[in-house]
Amino acid sequence: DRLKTGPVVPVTPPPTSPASQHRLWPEIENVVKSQVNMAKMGIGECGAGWQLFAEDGEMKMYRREEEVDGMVCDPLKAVHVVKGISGHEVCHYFFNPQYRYDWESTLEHMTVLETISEDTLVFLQTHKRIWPASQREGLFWSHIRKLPNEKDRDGPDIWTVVNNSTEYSEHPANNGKCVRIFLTVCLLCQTTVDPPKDGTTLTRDNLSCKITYCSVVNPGGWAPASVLRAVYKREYPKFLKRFTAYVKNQTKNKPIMF
Ligand code: 18C
Repeated sequence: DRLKTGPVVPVTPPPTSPASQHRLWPEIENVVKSQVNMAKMGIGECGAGWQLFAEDGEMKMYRREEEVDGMVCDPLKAVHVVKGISGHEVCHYFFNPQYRYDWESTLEHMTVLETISEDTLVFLQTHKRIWPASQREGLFWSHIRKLPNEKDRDGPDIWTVVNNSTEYSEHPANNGKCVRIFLTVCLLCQTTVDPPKDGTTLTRDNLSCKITYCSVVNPGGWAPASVLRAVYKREYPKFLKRFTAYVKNQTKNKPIMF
């Protein structure tokens, strides 16, 4: 009978090619590994020249003054400890595009250019313009990953999101009103659980998350150094406080996502 009706049409479509086959994959692997290793280092292990520029409770932000071709590209390293949230939750809200407008206050517009896989996206973002500089945009891949907890094998996993600038021929840099920025960002989150002594069920009160946020942003074109440094001194603390408060608020009545 089958011979008469022709070939059997497969009901399941062929699998989409895995992320590991993508042209960006070798770079993603390398950058994620090196960024995670650097983020894991304490400020004392990161070399000289780090200055504390903002502090608020558990939050500490350090920068190193650096210029590349006369443009301010100061590396930033921030550490924070936030109670009541897990590292997976922090990374989930940082990575997923559906929440971005809720917490990213410098954002004007965001598009997902490509979904490489569930854990790897490519974003094109335009940011609010700061007078007297030109408006900025960024084109970057973003990857979320669970890492084994090497120090405590039974402890919660470590989570990370790494964002890194890339190029798309369909979206050439600097051909419109925006100047393209270059960024490398790593968010690394480690959950600590302090279980209740009396054996009662674990709640958010038993949870805290150590957050490390590292970034290097090259402004991509002329911007007055004094304005730029004043902007990031204001914007980075604002970002980390606003974003972590957002995650706390989003998760407070939800089951803990480890
Ligand atoms: O990591 C963060 N967000 C991620 C998801 O969006 C992602 C994006 C990073 C982009 C960071 C650079 C954005 C610069 C845009 C210009 C600033 C607009 C300010 C508007 C104020 C009204 O990884 C969190 C990012 C937190 C951003 C803090 C600001 C950092 C500023 C760095 C200077 C950049 C050069 C600006 C040139 C103009 C200066 C005069």
